[in-house]
Amino acid sequence: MGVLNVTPDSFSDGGRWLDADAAVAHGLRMVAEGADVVDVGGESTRPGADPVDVDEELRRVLPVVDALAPHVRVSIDTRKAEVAEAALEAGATLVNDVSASLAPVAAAAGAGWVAMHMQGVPRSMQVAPAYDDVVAEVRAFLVERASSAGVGEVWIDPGIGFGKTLGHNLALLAHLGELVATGYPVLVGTSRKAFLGRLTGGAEADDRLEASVATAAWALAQGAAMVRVHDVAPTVAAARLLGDAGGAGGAGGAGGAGGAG
Ligand code: HH2
Repeated sequence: MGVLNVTPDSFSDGGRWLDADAAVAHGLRMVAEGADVVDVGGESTRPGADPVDVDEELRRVLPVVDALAPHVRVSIDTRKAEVAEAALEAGATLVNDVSASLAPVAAAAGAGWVAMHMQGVPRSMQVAPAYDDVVAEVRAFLVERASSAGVGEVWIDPGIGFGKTLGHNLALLAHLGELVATGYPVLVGTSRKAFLGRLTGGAEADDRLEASVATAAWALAQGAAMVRVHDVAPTVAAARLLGDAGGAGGAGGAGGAGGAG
């Protein structure tokens, strides 16, 4: 899944694809590089981000969804029912839902749905994340949402960096197999995230490529069915290498929509 943020303020690619033509060209480039899905978002959910109003979010995403949908599976990354509905009408077929609350919208449209775990809201989620047992709590939350969704195609995502410390993120990655064991296809997004900067001595977002590819490969090897990434070409190369080596348990697996090749 290639990331396409049509925003001025996303943490790593903010402002680069605000112009619809530039966004569409970048989406098509990711398809040429091997992305199976392009994830279009019009509101940053980075820690501390300000919310965007519906009209502005629609203005950003709809032309891009419309132009890409004939070429690739498009997911809409939003927390708003109105935006998800309009994007599905414009050709998106997957709702990437960091709020894990839009199952009814996906169900009504016969679309797929990604339920992601987040503790709190983006504005304040990194202030003091706390869990007794992060893996068990995230797993229980996702299974409860997924099993009550009434949607045919449900993905679960631990929400790396969403109300989680470095230790929480690493525990979730180390125990990804427990999410895979639920039987729901697992999506994982580590790409360029802040915890990778901390693990690599303070690397800025643009300098987190190796860490992003390594953690994506790790997730696939643990059985994740899809990874959400900014750098599609090197991630596809790593996923193919794993597949050839027989190590990517989930790549090309459950859900029918995912698989990194
Ligand atoms: N991470 C981000 C946004 N959407 N969706 C899913 N399912 N999983 C994720 O881990 C995830 C997500 C945050 O990354 P990004 O889109 O690069 O930044 P921003 O929120 O600043 O636009």
